[in-house]
Amino acid sequence: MSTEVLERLSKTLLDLDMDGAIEAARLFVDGQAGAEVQDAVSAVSDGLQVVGKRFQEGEWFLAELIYAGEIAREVMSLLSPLMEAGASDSSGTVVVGTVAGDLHDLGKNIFINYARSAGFRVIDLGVDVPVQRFADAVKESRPATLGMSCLLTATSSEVGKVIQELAKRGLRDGVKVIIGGAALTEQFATDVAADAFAPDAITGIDIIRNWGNS
Ligand code: B1M
Repeated sequence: MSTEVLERLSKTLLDLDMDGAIEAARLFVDGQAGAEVQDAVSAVSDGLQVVGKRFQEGEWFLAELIYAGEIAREVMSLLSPLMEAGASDSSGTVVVGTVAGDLHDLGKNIFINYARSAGFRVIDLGVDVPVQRFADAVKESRPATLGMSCLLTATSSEVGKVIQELAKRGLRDGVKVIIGGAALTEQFATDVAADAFAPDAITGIDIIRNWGNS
């Protein structure tokens, strides 16, 4: 059953079949999928990679990109409670947002769900978050970690601006900065003096968990 359900999740996403995708996701909620929720998240992420490729190559247009995003959002909202099971408040606070000009939030939300399930208290600033809002949140909440997500090359400069603003306000030394998203790389993290780049949400959680232990 497990491989079949995972294939169904990717296929229904790529067929733009909202009802089919929701039906497949419900199997996880009902405990009938025979696969881990992490595998379901990966199946949706892999499907979205193909969506992005189709869009990039002109095979699909904005309407399809938007609808595939809506299907993924519905599926993720069904899977979220499963990722959050076991959350507690013991690991510290993480402030997270998608940078200004960028509305992509699926990857950010996956990171948040896993962070909560790992016991972190998460303050979600949402999408299109201006530099000052990030800095204000760090000042107000004094989190151990600030996370930024960025999927657009055009908005990647916002990441460095936030880090500079933290330094300007004397907040940089008190917070670790982790960044992720398709527009960013390890090298980019080094260039803007972030503490870490995470290629995926699970790696990101491992990194911030290790920071908590150091
Ligand atoms: Co857009 N989009 N999009 N899009 N979109 C991309 C990013 C793109 C690569 C598609 C393409 O052309 N191949 C391209 C960007 C090109 C570039 O800049 N290099 C693009 C474009 C161009 C655009 C628009 C400009 C299109 C237009 O209007 N002409 C527009 C921009 C709007 C805006 O933001 N201002 C746009 C709009 C949209 C939708 C709204 C329709 C929709 C988003 C829906 C939503 O998020 N609610 C959408 C989608 C769905 C995509 C693709 C297909 C999928 C993105 C996604 O959700 N992936 C995407 C193609 C791609 O990425 N290959 C694309 C799944 C998600 C789980 O992955 O977010 O990478 P990701 O997260 C991963 C890791 O990166 C990591 O963990 C996650 C998995 O474990 N991670 C973190 C992410 N953040 C992290 C933070 C961390 C740690 C890890 O710590 C804090």
